[in-house]
This record gives sequence, structure tokens and C-alpha cells, in this order.
Amino acid sequence: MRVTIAFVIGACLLACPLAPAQTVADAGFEQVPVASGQFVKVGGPWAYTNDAGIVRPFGSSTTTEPLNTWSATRDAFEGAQYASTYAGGDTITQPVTFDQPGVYELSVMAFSPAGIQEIPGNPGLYKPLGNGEFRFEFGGGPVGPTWVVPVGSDWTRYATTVDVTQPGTYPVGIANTRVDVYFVDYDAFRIAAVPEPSAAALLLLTAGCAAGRRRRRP
Ligand SMILES: [Ca+2]
Repeated sequence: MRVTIAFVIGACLLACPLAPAQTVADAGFEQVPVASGQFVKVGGPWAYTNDAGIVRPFGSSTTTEPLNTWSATRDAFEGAQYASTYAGGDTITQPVTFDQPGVYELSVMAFSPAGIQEIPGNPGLYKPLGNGEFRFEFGGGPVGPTWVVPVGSDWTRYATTVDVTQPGTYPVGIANTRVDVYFVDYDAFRIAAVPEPSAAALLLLTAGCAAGRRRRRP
């Protein structure tokens, strides 16, 4: 019986290796201090393009200046701040070092506010906000499906998996895909290793089960 238990414990250790922790710096957009009801586009480990930046609720853009349109109409999912994006072409990325190859899950909390927006660069032109759309970014391009963030939605976690074939440092983040009138706000970015049973572990499990069956025979 001791042999069988040792087989099973060994197999489980091989099948469920301790996942290496991939460090996402400032995953909740708290590092750069932002005044209440304000918006900041530079600083910290993340790089922001177009309208993307960090907000501290509550507030929304009252300017129609292009590339400075933002929204902060909910409390942060965690902490006091989060990232805001407006329409297509906005990206939020940072370099992340992966020490080991493997499958990793990228995920982020997101919501899309409802309302009416004055169109940047077109004073007096108002349009209703619609659904947001984004994809995860990995290695300098989009990865996984296009996620629709329904207009008027509350914080929800969206996730996709990436296959890291070589250890290294890769840009990781999100990119808004649809060119339209919408906001998507983001918080609590996460990266987690996805454990996969190795072939050796499956062989050990099979051997352990066989040994167990033999020992149970009278
Ligand atoms: Ca936060």
C-alpha cells in the first residue's frame, strides 16, 4: 500500500507543479497617484496609447479634445483607481517576463458604461455609448477572441489563454478593437499558469492504479 501511495503522490506532484508566478507590475493601476475625478496618461509600468489612461472616480470627460476622452463612473474593482479607454485603437501594455514555457491565462476585470457622449473633435455632436470590444495583447499582437463588454455592464472578468513557447519578456495587455462610440474601463489584470499533466505524470498515475489493483486481490 505504501508503494501505491508513493506512486500517487509522486504523480500528483508531477501533474500539478507549483506554478511560476508571473509578475504583473501595478496590476490594479494604483501606482501613479491620480486626483479624484481626474485622468493621467503617463507614468508607472503600463504604456497607454490614444485615449487610454488611469482614472480615479468619479468623473467623466467634459472636453471634446481628441485623445483625452475618459470615463470613471463606477468605483474601482480593487483599490481606488483603474484604467479608462475610449473607442478603438487604445492599448494598455507592459513587458512581462515568463521564466518558463507553458500555457498561461491572461485575465482582466472590465465594464462599459452607458450614457451619451459628446464626440471628441465635434463639439455639439452627441451619440449614445454602445458596447465595448477588446482583445488581449501578447507578444506585440492580439491573441484570443474578441470580447464584447455590454454597454451598462458592471465589473466582469474576461480571460484568454496564451501558449508561451519560449521563456522571455513579452508585451502583455489589452487593445480596443472596434472603432465606435464606447468606453471600456479595466482593473485587476492577472496572469496565471495553467497546470497541465505531463506524459510522465500520466504514466505514473496509470502505474499507481495498476499497483493498487494488484494489491487489492486476495
Ligand atoms: Ca485598481
